[in-house]
Amino acid sequence: MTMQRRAGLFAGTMCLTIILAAGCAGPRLAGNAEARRQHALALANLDDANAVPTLTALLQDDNVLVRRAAVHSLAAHGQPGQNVLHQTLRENADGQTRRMALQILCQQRRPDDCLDILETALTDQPLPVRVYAAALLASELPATGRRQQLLQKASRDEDLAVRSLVMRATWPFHNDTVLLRNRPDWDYDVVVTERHPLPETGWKIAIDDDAQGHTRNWFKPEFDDRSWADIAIAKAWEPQGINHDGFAWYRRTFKAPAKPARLNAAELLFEGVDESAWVWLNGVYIGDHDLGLDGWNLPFSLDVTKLLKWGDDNQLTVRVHDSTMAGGIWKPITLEVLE
Ligand SMILES: [Ca+2]
Repeated sequence: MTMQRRAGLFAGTMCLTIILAAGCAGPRLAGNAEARRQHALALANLDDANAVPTLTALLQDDNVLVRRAAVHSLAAHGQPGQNVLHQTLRENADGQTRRMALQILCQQRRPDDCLDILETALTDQPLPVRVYAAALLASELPATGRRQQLLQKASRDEDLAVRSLVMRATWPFHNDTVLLRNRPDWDYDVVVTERHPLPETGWKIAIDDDAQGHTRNWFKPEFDDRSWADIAIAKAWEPQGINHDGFAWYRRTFKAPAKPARLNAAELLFEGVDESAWVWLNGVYIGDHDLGLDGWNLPFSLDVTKLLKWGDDNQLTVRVHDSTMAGGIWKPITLEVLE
């Protein structure tokens, strides 16, 4: 470090000490915040006993960019800086500052140590911290048993944002089948030649409060759903005695018609599921309809050409999520034969 820079930093430290001693009272100009931010950044390189206390004081700054700079600079100050960051993660009044402390603490650690920090972060912490911890768990860390445990913990978080983040990242089912009418190589009109409505009664339903039904094999044809409640489709679940917002699963086995002499595709048309749906036929995931609140009244089709057993029993499972008001498979489902 040059003498000139040292002198500049010293002057900055003095100015800041005066500002802090004055209690940071009164409104500040944006320029002042920028000066404090620059000062916090410069303290990363200053080997001085006052650097950590000054940065610790800057963690209470009312400007988020100043607090962020202080967090980053503390990380450069070895164990004393780390100790302050751990304390910040536990105690800082501002959720964003805690989140930044978590971010930088995890960046500097081996994955196992980071998991220790994340476990703390997922418990009794403000929402920004839990969201960041869940995102980090879901995306960047090696897939170990411990990580899976923590993901399970996050999947039961009281806040939907945390649960959804983990669920999207860990959702193990995918289907890329393109509907006939959307296939770029299909240059013909698509005509529905047969319609076979599925039975509206005789369905089974179970509430999935922890959103773990798929890990309990609720989509498998051989799953025993006899203990589930009876329900009908083509009407919401509330009028049928289920006052529920959240996940619930429908199951039914239906008999498919004989195979048509000619067909190019077969699809299940869902005329309305309030509000999101994930669907399996004969234990195979065939796709979803997940547009959030906007999806409740929009029909959608899923291809079953290769999976449907013509003239035989077929097991259909629909996982439904409803976030507000009425919910469920509130309109009919129809098997359509396309030519
Ligand atoms: Ca709804």
